[in-house]
Amino acid sequence: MTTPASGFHAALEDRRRQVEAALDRALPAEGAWPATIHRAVRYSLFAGGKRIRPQLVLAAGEAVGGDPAELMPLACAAEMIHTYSLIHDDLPAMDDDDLRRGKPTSHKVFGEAIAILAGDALLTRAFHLMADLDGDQDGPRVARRLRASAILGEACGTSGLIGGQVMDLESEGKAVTAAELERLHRAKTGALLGACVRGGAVLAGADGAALERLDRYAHAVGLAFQVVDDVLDATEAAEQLGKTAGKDAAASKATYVSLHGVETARRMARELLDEALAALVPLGARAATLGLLARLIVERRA
Ligand code: GRG
Repeated sequence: MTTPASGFHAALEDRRRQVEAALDRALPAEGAWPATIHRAVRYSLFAGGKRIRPQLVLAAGEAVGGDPAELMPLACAAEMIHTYSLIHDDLPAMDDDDLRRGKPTSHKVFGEAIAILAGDALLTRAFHLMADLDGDQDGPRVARRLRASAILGEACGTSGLIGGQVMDLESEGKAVTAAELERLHRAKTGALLGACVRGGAVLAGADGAALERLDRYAHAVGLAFQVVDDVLDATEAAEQLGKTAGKDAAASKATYVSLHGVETARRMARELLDEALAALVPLGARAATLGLLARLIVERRA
């Protein structure tokens, strides 16, 4: 029997497949010159990520009546940027990890130099894709793509992803307050998730009031994502996570679990979920997929 919830999940699975196909089209073929870099890029990009960021782009656009085809470049660009950040984060100079998405990390398979270049290639390709408008040189479509590119660029720059990573590196071995931890994660994790939601809405032509609701949603979901990640790192095994488990405690890292305990961290995630869902109410039924994604982010086990 098909329940409304299972119908929703089928729709997400359908979108996931569309994203996989669009990512495949957006990259040079595996054998294209120079083959090593394309093998490395594809190895990490198609290693089985959950595709949460593309789903957020597509669902945010849907919440304001956007055309899915217009949203796909940003959906792919966000996943490419996310994958680049994972490859670089796993390098010996950063987190020095051997396992990602259930497979040996890029530098373990291809060596450090190619892993660095694979991350660089993904970041570059993401903005190439955003700027590629098939000859369309003017009009509102170009303006929206430019705005979404700026949102994405800001999120992966020094006030977002990079800034959060620097703060993370500099926090190692130091006592971190709850406010500092929140700042770190809003930059390292929340900024890109927020750019997916805001960028998707901008590509769909959202107005100020809808953007304000969606920013509130993204603010709550961005933090919830990291709180849940900390809980999973402390409570799940590596086979379940597809990456090394218990790393935070082993590195004496400040996390929501080390600062507040597992139960309080779980409660915080549920409260953030309620905040995210409340922000969507004025957007009505079109925001249902965003609501489902918030639930899946908070209730996930990997
Ligand atoms: C630019 C080097 C560099 C780093 C930026 C994002 C980041 C900082 C590092 C990545 C590692 C990390 C622990 C990030 C926190 C966000 C997070 C929990 C990522 C995992 O995202 P999922 O669960 O992964 O969406 P999948 O594999 O499903 O895509």
